[in-house]
Amino acid sequence: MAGKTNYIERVLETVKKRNPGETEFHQAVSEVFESLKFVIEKNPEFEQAAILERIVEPERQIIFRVPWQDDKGKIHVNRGFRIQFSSAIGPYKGGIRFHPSVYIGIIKFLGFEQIFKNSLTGLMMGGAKGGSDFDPKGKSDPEIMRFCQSFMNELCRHIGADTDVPAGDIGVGGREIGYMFGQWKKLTSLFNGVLTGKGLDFGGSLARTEATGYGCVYFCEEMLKDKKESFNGKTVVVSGSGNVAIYAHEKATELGAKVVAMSDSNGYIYDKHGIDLDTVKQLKEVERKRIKEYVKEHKSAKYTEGSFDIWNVECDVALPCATQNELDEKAAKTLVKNGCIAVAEGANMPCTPEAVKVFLENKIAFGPGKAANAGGVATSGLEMAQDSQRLVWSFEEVDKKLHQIMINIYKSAKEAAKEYGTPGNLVNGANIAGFTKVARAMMAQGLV
Ligand code: NDP
Ligand code: 2IT
Repeated sequence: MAGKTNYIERVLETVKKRNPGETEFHQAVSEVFESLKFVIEKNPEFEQAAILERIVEPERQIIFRVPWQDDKGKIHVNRGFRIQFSSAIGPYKGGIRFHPSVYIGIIKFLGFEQIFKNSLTGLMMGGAKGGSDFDPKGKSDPEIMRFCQSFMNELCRHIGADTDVPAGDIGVGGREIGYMFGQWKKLTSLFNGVLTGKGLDFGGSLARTEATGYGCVYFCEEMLKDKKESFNGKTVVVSGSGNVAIYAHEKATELGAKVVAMSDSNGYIYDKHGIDLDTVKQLKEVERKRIKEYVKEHKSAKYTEGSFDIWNVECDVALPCATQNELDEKAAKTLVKNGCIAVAEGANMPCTPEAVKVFLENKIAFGPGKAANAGGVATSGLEMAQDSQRLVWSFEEVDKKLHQIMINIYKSAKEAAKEYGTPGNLVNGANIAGFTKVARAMMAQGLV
């Protein structure tokens, strides 16, 4: 046992040394490795085949210059990334993030998580992530278009419907995917499923927009069922007010819950009568304004500056749907004290490791991001299937498949946790179930 633990520690040390300063990547690797001690112990062949050393090193990392011109004619240069982490179980697949905080450590953490998340969906997708330190806030549509075109000018050399299929993430939604797809087509003459999250008129899938938020709630519903509970009558806090947050709110509300708080990076809104989703959609999806504007229209709502204080709001269920490390140990303790019974991560790695520990110790049902938010990429997989078939499935058909995938993910994580001796720990379960499939595929394909 000690020897096996040493193997994990040794590889983790190498990761830290070889990737200095990439703190989010270190955090993601150490969280996954923490769960893998159970697997390495049972499967010594993984150490012999150096599976851990291989899986932490991306197959390919592309960093490129993205020059673009603003409306006044001034030239700007941003940095673009595409990290192709693993193609063991399918073409590289994962989103693109545009946010000023983006650097290689963020893209690597996201790409690493994506390997296991995509594996959990049961579909044929490898792991990748991309992005840029470009800040879309306050930019005009033509500026966004020129940036997306410049980004694609380089990205197009590295992607393809059967090699690497990007999609959206923070700061990249339908508008950006549309501009990138247009440029892809212009450059390659190919009309195919090279990007997912496309518009419904040109190869997009119904229910992809809703998928991550809906999927997160479907996953949480399964956790609640195991506690003989449901969303009906529950008070819910959803952080963020972007794509994932909006559709998590929509599905939770449909299942009878009341969402009382939402946020953006400046602050949060609270209304004990519930947050009106139509107003949030209008503000965020159409007008691209700040969440504080909400209280102008809804006098019973209160706006508080400082987004991370949202966790002080009392709730039964918490759905962190904004960004990494947005919920820390102190926030986790507050949630527990306030009687919260379930937390499902709509965002990637929103809870710090200390916060996760608090939830697990207090027997709060906890759904880790790579399981709970896998509905987005799963539905991207369904979009790829439709594009390949040149067919369009109905909303109900896609939603039904998504729902079943989320139930399956919950079952795999739960069963793996039990099989490896940590029943009820879905963090371990998801990491183990996601990893073992990829590791087996790597073993079968030889040293490549
Ligand atoms: P959006 O850009 O649509 O929304 C992001 C939301 O999070 C906004 O409300 C934004 O506020 C807030 N936010 C972003 N960065 C920060 C920050 N540093 N501090 C505080 N708040 C912040 O992105 P998505 O909804 O698509 O993504 C949200 C999360 O879900 C991310 O972690 C993403 O990786 C994850 N995810 C997304 C999937 C998808 O299909 N889109 C799939 C699976 C996971 P503001 O507008 O002020 O920046
Ligand atoms: O983090 C994620 O899973 C996403 N941003 C979605 C990726 C995708 O390819 O749909």
